[in-house]
Amino acid sequence: MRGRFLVLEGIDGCGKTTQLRHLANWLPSSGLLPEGASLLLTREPGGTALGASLRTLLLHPPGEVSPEPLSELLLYAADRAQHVAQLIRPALEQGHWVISDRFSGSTLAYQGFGRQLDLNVIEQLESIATAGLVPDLTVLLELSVEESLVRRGDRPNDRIEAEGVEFLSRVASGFRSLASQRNWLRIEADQQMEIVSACMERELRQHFAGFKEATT
Ligand code: T5A
Repeated sequence: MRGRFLVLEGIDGCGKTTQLRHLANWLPSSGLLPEGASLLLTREPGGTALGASLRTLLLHPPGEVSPEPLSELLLYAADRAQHVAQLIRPALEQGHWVISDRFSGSTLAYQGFGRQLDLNVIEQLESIATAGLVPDLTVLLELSVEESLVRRGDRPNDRIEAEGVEFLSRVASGFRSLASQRNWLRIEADQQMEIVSACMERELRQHFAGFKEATT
């Protein structure tokens, strides 16, 4: 039986990494994973060795020479194609569960709504890079742009974070549209970490309630 693929999405600093760590602790003891299934945590960009090099090119390019928007789009797609083929699909086929910090929704939000590249082109690339793999559940952690900036504090910005408030506002609004169109789960991220984690647990239980029974 194929495993399950979960994705966490949202603007920078919305708490994806924090919640991913929480799920890494909670899911194995939740009773949701079928016998013998393990949990693989990964991220984009940078979930594979090739992806790690692409991540550096994308977020901290040498000499800080920014790629053109189209090159940026293609680099994210290359990272995803490698990620799906090398890591995600094989793990799912072995029955394992995979949680990724960002996936194709981020390209639509950042390169589509943020950079305003053609959404149809991005969707075509999405289906090429993912070879049709669609997450079983995508969770949008919703945070205001103002709170995102507060949370990031004095930490140095990467190249995408340095795009500024207007760019990030377009991305945030893009994420909201995608969540409605694609039926993503939305969780208010501007709450205490423990409350966000409790919401995640409740929603995952509800979403995957019948899965374990179906596999036994
Ligand atoms: N990108 C990515 C694209 O443009 N296109 C694409 O296709 C893809 C895949 C990735 C960048 O690339 C862009 C988007 C990104 O800009 P990244 O380093 O992976 O770069 O960036 P992020 O995913 O944004 O990682 P961050 O670490 O910035 O954000 P997280 O993981 O969402 O947030 P987290 O958990 O690290 O939390 C941030 C801070 O907030 C605190 C944490 O302790 C931490 O200090 N925090 C909370 N504080 C109060 N209340 C809570 N509930 C909190 N939860 C966390």
